[in-house]
Amino acid sequence: MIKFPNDFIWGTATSAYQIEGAHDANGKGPSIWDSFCTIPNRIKNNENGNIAIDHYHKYKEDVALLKSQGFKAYRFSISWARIMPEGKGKVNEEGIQFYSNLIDELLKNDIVPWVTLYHWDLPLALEMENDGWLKPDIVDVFEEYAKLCFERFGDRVKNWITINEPWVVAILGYGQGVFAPGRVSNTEPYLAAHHLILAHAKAVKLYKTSFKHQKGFIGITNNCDWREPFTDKPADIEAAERALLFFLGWFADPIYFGDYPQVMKDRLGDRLPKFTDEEKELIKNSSDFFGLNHYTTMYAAEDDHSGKKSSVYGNGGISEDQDVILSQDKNWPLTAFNWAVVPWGCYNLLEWISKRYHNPDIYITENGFACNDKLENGEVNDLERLDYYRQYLEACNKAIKDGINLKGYFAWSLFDNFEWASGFSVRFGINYIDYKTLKRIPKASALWFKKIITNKGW
Ligand code: PNW
Repeated sequence: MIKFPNDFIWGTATSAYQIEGAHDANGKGPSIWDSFCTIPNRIKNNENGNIAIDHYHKYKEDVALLKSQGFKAYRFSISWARIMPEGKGKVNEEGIQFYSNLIDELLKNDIVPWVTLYHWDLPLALEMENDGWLKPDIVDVFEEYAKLCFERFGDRVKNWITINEPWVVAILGYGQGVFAPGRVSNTEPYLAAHHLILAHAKAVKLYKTSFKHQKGFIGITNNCDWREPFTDKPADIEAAERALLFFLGWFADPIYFGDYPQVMKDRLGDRLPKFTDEEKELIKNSSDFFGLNHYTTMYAAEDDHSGKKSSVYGNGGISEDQDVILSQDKNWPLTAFNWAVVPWGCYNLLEWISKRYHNPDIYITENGFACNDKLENGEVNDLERLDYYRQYLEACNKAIKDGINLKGYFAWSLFDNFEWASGFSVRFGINYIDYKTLKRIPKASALWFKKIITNKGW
């Protein structure tokens, strides 16, 4: 029997650009994703989030669905450009009203909102005028935006996530150029990351001082795969550790210890920006919880420069900085994204985090399975996804039994949605979207969640 603690938080997650649509409605400004999607061949089938699943107009129906499926918490993000069309200065009251209504609707249905401030849709004006995350001014601009959110929503929102997956922003946005703003570089990711970390920390400081009376929690969400040593040779064991430090330690070490991992400093030299002593103090202990998005696992082996190449997507186009070769086991089942299903990797990562960062409260803020679901006789029997969730939740359950402070879990995603560069071709939802009618159809996995949330396990 698998039983979860009574106070375990069961949630599901989405993000603004992936579901809202209404891309230019009621005063919203454009974001870098609106703009990125207009560049030919950046997105599968040249799709975009202009309409997405029209959550902007269907939010009441969507909250009712959440409620009917038993979820107690819902993680969504605010579109910065919807409430501040130019990223700073002018406030768009109609945008504020939308999120205010959504929050009220959730609370009315006893669903706790978990709000992400930044899930990648930077106001385009900040990209054009300020070079996005590359210039230090963004830190104060983000603080101004965060302040507006705390002021307008903080009376009702008590769980804040500053930034979703800074690794993705830095590596996929500024390193490989596959996500907005589409830049390719081996230095810019480190610069963007530096400002992302500082922006997070400054927003937290503001919350902890000026908004203390709101009595909420605030943290950051990082993503990380597990890296399993390819062999038990010391060089491979070290390579796997190094890969984790370049992936997660890059962001979590500053937040828990005040500075980047030594191995990054040693290998990157001047390409890695430095924090001042004052900044180190600001950043250290700037997260009330450890937000983790986790999907998959890869082997890591030492790159001995004999010409071997990673057999899976690289570790960021800057893999030469790590000297790590990544691969997958041919026995691991693959999702439609070619992400391998390896539940014990989830356990190992939770254990690694727990040890390195001294047993923090951990929330898995995303975990999920991509496939090409088919609607048959009005039903979607996504048994593979259901199995993925069952196995990963089993790994989570074991972690809790072993003393790891895992406090909650959010399934990615509540709906099929705009999957970034993959457009609508890949489905992550526990609810199916018929893209012709935008009808929401619960998949077998959603019905399963309802059951296990009620029973606190299975
Ligand atoms: C996350 N990687 O993205 C995001 O937070 C979601 O918006 C997204 O829909 C979901 O995972 C599924 O992709 C990631 O390459 C994108 O390692 C890429 C990676 C990881 C997470």
